[in-house]
Amino acid sequence: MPMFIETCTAPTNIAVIKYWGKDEARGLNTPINSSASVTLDQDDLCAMTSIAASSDFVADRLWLNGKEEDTAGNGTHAKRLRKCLAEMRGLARDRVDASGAVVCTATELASYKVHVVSRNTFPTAAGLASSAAGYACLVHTLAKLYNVEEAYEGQLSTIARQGSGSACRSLYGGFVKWVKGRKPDATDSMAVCVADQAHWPELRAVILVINAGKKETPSTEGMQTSVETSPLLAFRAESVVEPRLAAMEAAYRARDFEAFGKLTMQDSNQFHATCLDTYPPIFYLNDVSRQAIRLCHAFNEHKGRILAAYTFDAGPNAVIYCEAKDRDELLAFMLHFFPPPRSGVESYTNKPALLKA
Ligand code: 2P0
Repeated sequence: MPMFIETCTAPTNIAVIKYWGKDEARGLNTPINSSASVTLDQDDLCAMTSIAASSDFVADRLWLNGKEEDTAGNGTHAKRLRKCLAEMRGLARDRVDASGAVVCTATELASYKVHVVSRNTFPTAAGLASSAAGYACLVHTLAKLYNVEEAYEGQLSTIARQGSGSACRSLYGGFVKWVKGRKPDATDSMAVCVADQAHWPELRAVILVINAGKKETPSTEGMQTSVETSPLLAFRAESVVEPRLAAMEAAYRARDFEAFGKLTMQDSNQFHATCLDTYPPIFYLNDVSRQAIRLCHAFNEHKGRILAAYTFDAGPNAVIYCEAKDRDELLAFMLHFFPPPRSGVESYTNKPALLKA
């Protein structure tokens, strides 16, 4: 019986204006505020997914980093996977060969069960946006498998969003905004590419892997508690994010690193302040993370201007943005204080290892 297989990769993205909190009233995994990120387009910071569809398969199955995951139960990721699959099957079109002849009809294709094999090239669930790359890759690969064409720009990102919010931003390169949208059906809560990666090719990200382990509080659960308990988060969503996003977009367009860097650090700090303001509080940063923050400020003070900008997601690992011209000096500075491990990252849990620059 016929089998169709597609394999794709998708990059991770690191937010510079953070998403934290869902708008439960609208549902469909929409956020309480818009956000923006930079896509880290590197082979060793991505998800790679192969999907096979066959009439011989009896169930949809998923293997994540070599381990089979539940797809049928009521777990968050099982439900999200089914949601993305259902949406993509709904958009399936006939598969055609090079001459345009139909090799499998859309109806047949959509009726086949799939086997999904996905792998991340970086620590999973350690606050390095692994679910972002994973769901973006799932949707992108399904789009190939089902020969999907977007009915409107950004449509696929609205499906990736339902897998994981931040995943919608990984479907584009460069500087990407996730517009929270207003429509009740959430079809406008999508990613928009503000400037592609060719716009600022000198931008670099240095990553300090401080702890490659799984985080204590998963993002979905953490942000729910924050929405319920943090007045600071409500204030941030209502009054801080929109003007900050506009300033960030302008800084990125102008390739103004000082403005971009300052806003990036301020937004990371405010996000972690909302975690502390959550009750009971959520601690994603640890002492080593805070040391990295101090070092980054010390580096900038020493240089007399902002040349390095840290940001932390829902985990202790630092992503430090800089420009290519400053990378070696920044790396030398960081390596002086955080010497790299001789082998492996895991053995240096809680001591940073430079994963990628
Ligand atoms: C972000 N984070 O904007 C923020 C900053 C973490 C801190 O998006 O529940 O995995 O799957 O929509 O996207 C992490 O949350 O959450 C996240 P779900 P997601 O990148």
